[in-house]
Amino acid sequence: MKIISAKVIVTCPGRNFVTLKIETDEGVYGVGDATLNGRELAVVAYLEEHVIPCLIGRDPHQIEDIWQYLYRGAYWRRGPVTMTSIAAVDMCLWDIKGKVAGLPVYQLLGGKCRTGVMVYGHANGTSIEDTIEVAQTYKAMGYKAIRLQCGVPGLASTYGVSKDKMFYEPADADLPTENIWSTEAYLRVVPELFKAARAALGEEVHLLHDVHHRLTPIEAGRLGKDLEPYRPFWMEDAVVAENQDNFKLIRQHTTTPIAVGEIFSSLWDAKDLIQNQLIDYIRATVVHAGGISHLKKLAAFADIYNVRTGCHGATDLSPICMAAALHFDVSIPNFGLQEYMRHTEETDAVFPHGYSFDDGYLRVPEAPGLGVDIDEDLAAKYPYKRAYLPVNRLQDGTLFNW
Ligand code: CS2
Ligand code: MG
Repeated sequence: MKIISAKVIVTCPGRNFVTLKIETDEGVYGVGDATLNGRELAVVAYLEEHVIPCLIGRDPHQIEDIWQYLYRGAYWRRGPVTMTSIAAVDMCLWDIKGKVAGLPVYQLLGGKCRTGVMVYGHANGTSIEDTIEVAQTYKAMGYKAIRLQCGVPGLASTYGVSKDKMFYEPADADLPTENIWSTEAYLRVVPELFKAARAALGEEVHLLHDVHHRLTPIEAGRLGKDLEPYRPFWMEDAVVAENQDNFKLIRQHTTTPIAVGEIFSSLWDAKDLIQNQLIDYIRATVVHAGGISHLKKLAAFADIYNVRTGCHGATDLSPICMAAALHFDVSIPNFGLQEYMRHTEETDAVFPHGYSFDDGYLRVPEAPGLGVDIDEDLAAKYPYKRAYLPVNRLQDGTLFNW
């Protein structure tokens, strides 16, 4: 079998998605998500100019060799653009291999370790009361895990609080929106949110929170300690993670479980955090961390240190990534939790898929391959529309972390 062509499809059914489609001489094709929110066209150029020419003529069954060729052969290793591009190729090749074998990809990864993939939904609101009301809705829908994000009094906007109750799209403008932030005001609200949420939702439901890179290590230690009485499932992205030593200080002050890694693009970003057990959940995901092949290696390394997975699953990762993530999630021993921000009906129509939600779990597609596709004719109706993620400033104007 030979790869005879590949193309990159950019579509914008409410938000931009980038898809790689690899076609073979036997009529079997594979699809891969290549979406990097706010930097989509950088990945398009990397794939079209620097990856696709090297794929033509290769045997698509040689997934690992092609992965190594694109990783080592790039010379300029790692980084979000490179690893998202490699991830897209990897997803395509697993899709092709499954279709040829007549098996869902999870069967090629060792079969199921669990019947379903526990997911968490996003409850958000401008006030604590609003957030809890939405959380009650998610609990009634059967979710066993719910992320809580609420507005901060005095701030016009807060990460994770959307205008639309069900769908949160942070890439909201043709040039970056400027948000204003106050850590002090934020640190006063979150413990109150969790106290009220536990009182309203009970002890069983898993409650999570995403700090979104905004605290110093000692502030994160304080927040983690303040949240301990309400037993959060995890506190995510508490601090920026370039300096992995940051997490030692957090660990000294709190037993609140720590999750990090949605912006990581390889195992190397997480190695020290995992081997020093500074985190409890690794959030790296299929589309940004080199695909199923690399994420399997990362999960196996994490398993040695009792670190579980918690893959990123925001709406800016396409249903192709979600399907690939479910095959990964269901097949590893140290699965923790899968993020599931539902896509809109428009997006699901462009990307028909075989996964389904019931009783707090996503069920992995059973069709051969990844169990997801792209409707190219429908995709063509939604042209690319440049959109940036916001930037964040402190109240004195200092440029801060968004
Ligand atoms: C967030 C994301 O889902 C999450 O945990 O951190 O929504 C993140 O803000 C977006 O993926 C950025 O594009
Ligand atoms: Mg996050």
